[in-house]
Amino acid sequence: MPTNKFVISNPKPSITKLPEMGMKKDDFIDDFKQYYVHLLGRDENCRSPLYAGEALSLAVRDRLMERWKSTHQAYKANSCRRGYYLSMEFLMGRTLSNALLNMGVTDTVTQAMYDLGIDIEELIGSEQDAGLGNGGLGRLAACFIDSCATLQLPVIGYGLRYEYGMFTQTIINGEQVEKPDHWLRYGNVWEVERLEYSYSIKFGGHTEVQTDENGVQRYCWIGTHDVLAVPFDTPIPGYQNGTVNTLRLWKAVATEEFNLDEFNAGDYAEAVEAKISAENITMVLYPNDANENGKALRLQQQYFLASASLQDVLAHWTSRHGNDFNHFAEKSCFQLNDTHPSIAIAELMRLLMDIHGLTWDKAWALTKTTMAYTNHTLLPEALEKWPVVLMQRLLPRLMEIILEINAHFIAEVSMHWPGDNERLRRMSIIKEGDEQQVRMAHLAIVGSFSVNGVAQLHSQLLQQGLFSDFYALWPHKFNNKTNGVTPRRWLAACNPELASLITEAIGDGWVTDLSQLKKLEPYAEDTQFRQRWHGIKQAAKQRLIDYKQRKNDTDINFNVDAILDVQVKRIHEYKRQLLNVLHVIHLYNGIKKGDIDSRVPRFVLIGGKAAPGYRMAKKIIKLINNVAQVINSDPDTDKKLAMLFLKDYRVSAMERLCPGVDLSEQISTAGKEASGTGNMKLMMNGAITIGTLDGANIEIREEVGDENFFLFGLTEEQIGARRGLYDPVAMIDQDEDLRQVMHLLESGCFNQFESGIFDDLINSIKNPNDPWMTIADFRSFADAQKRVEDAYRDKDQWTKMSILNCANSGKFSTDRTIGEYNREIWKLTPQTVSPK
Ligand code: 26Q
Repeated sequence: MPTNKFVISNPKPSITKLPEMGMKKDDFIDDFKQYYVHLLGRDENCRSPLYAGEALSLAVRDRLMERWKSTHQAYKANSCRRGYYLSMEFLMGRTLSNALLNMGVTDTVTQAMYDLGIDIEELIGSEQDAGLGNGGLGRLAACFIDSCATLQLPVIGYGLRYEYGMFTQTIINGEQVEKPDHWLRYGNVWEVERLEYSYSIKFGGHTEVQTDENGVQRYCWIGTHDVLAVPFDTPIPGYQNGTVNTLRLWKAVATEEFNLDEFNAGDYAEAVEAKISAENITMVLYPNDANENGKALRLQQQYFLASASLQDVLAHWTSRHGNDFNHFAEKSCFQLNDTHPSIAIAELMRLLMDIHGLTWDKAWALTKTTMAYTNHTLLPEALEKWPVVLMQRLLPRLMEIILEINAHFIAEVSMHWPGDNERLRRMSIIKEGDEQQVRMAHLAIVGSFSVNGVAQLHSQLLQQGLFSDFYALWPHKFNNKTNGVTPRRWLAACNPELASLITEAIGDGWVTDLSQLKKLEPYAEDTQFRQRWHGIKQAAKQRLIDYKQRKNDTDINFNVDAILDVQVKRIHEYKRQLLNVLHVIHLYNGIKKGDIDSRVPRFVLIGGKAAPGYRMAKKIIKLINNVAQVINSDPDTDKKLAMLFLKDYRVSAMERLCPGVDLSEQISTAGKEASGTGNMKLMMNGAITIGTLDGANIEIREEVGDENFFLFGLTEEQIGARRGLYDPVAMIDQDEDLRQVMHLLESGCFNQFESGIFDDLINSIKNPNDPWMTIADFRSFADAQKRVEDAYRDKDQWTKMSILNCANSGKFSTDRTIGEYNREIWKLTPQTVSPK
């Protein structure tokens, strides 16, 4: 009998039979101690919450394992249609508290730890964020898989296990300094490595046509450098329903520990180098949330994800059906999270034809009925393009297939619009020019049956603008799926005080049916309820500032009666943190002029990371810090105005922040923010939005009503009409307030010893070609902020608005979003899992 390290000869089925695990407090205490003492080797002298946190997480994870297996087996036994969510990013944040909530053991486990003299918050707080994403798109993927599990949909998330996640942001002298995020340094108890499901991924080499024994020609991709993809699985529990889905993240590992030829030739260093370059593929997350064009390593990451995930799906298929793919499309659906994994379209063609022997037509029919694509951006400069030359070098077989797909596509377009060469040029997957490029969005549209935007306005603009040619050709492909956020993490877990007040009033059905929050509406008229609501918001604000002071992040003497005004998101010109700063300077100027009685105290928080290579964004951070410094150290602002840059904004920071926020800043240039999801989290927690008619803001306002939303700014249409006629300098001239703000900025008031450092920022907003039209919206923004203050002064009125915002946030649950994806795109049948 040959030995195989992945096969045991004669195992008894009973090797996996275990007694059921207890769910009582003492069961958790016993298991906790076992792990803490026996596995981790700690004793009562160990003061680090890390090990206690790890021991507890292991005890909790144990209780997920049976259900994970049952879920897996149920899907298999039912041969159900499956969904695959392919994403380069899963911004998961922390796992422990979410697992406790979804398993329904938060109180039991809290009490268990209490009995051991441990404050569970310290353990929860000691967990590293899994920062495997940049921002909205990555967090959306994480919320989506939570909702899929809660809706009991058979969906697997496929992504990459980056060794280094999103960098840690530190601030030195007001500037962003990036530190590597080695999030796995202390281990990750939530993942399970499954070496036995590894696949080989090809790079480089060349292609040849070979004739097989049946005289059939096949393309061979040979002379490649192969890298092994090793899966690490994380359990994704649904909300108290027995379902545990899987997030499968791939790690790149060198195929052979060392290349023996080179090793024997004495070239030890070169052999090691090959290993390192293979393992570089999943070393680090690219920290830009817009396209950084043309980086070979990024393309390797994308292909690595696509190929490993598709091989995994096809291995599962052929294990049951051999090379019979007749029913493959009935049983599978792939959702591509932006164009990042869209090379999967060409890879599926390759695997079906070159490996499994299908014809072009059969393979293409399967591909374009199983792939669906979600777009997340309207900025044309952010659309991914890869140089043809680079693709030919790294992925020669895929480049051939893409050219073939394009040839077929061009033929179809020519039939539809004979002689319209201009349109052909616009629509081609290959962009001609000095350097030919592959337009990944075009590949994604051509190769999928569904193309969706992430908010109504965004989807509409895709159809009318960016993708209008494709819309004219295939209107049936286009649809909208307005984003959401999971109410488990973003209300139930992060704001337990508010959650229990809500549950006390309307029952707990809202946790899985957020539209039930509507039942809160009448409570907005109930004085006692309002008082309790207000009390909870105020206490949350106080906790937040206590936390900041404990962390030594600020010595600001914070007044809980001030408006807590928050803008947290990636730093981008289109998101217009600058507009926010202009307003803060305007308030400061008012205080200096003695205009105080008419204003309401305000504490402005701005947080977010800048892409390390995005100069302007980094300058914006510096400006925020400098302005904060001047304002906060001026005694005249005491108890009236303060500003703070929140360093290292991330998922767990938002969880801390959410409950206390009064005012949510959603102030992007209309038509630029595809959706936004921070806007939804804050609304759900009772913050009121000041915002433009952009992305999901429009739908938020529709839900909550104009009287509970502070609207300002030009519309997308007005922005469009203004281009070419925009004269910011004249606007500054005509507005006394703005003139004074610009004067303070330009006089060096905020860069006294750093002459000229903000010139490029100042020039950018004064430029008639400023695409973000910051100056154009200043007046309207400042007026809206005045309305905010007037509303805030009436505490009762404000609290009503806060309740109504929460009450009308039901639409923004990812349960609704995923329900729509499923009804209109995936068509999966929910699977009940019977706990064994
Ligand atoms: C591309 C190529 C090379 C390197 C990086 C990238 C890259 C990485 C991340 C490009 C874009 C992203 C992320 C984009 C993103 O987060 N978009 C946001 O998606 C949210 C969810 O749909 C929306 O709510 C936001 O409006 C949108 O900005």
